[in-house]
Amino acid sequence: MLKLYCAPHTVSSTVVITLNEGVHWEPILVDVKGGEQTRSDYLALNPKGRVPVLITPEGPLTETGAILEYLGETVLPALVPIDPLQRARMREILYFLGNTMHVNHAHLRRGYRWATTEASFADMAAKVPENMATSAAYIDGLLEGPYLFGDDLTLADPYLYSMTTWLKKDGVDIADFPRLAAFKAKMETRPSVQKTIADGFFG
Ligand SMILES: N[C@@H](CCC(=O)N[C@@H](CS)C(=O)NCC(=O)O)C(=O)O
Repeated sequence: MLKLYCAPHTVSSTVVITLNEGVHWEPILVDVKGGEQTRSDYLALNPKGRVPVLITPEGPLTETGAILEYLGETVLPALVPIDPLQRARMREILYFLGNTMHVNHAHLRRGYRWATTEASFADMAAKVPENMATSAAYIDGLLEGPYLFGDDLTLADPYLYSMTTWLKKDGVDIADFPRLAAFKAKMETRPSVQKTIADGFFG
């Protein structure tokens, strides 16, 4: 059975939703606030010291986007568009969410990854509402609705859903982005998202 090292209020909730779309799996909760991800036994699984880690039959796999694509190729093929360009467009979103939007968000509390002084941390945090609003506007502009690519859920949708749950803390009012707000509401009608919320992954 697939196992996922995960923690509430982190990007790993993306993979939890995706697995809840129809996979038999088991969560292994990581105490991120307590620093469990920095312990040597965890670092043996993921030397980067982050969640999520998926334990596949062949060993651990890290990076949210790579895990989603692995699930798409193995157990959830319905979440991957058949058309090559649509598939590439889905990846275009996956990369954007991982490389840009998540990083924009991380500047709120994780400034120490990029700088050394408190003043720098504060400056980075101050930029978060603007950068997250820019990311939200970009996604709002391309959302077909009800999901990113129309009527069919893809791997990019759970990832985007996680990001929408971060916007409030990031100083962004989702109501300013009506298509994104409608997307979030639609996702919350899905049993996979409802279970993930009920299990405390979004709080
Ligand atoms: N690029 C990675 C980022 C993973 C990541 O940054 N996870 C955060 C939680 S959102 C984490 O584990 N943080 C723990 C720490 O910084 O010590 C992915 O998408 O899987």
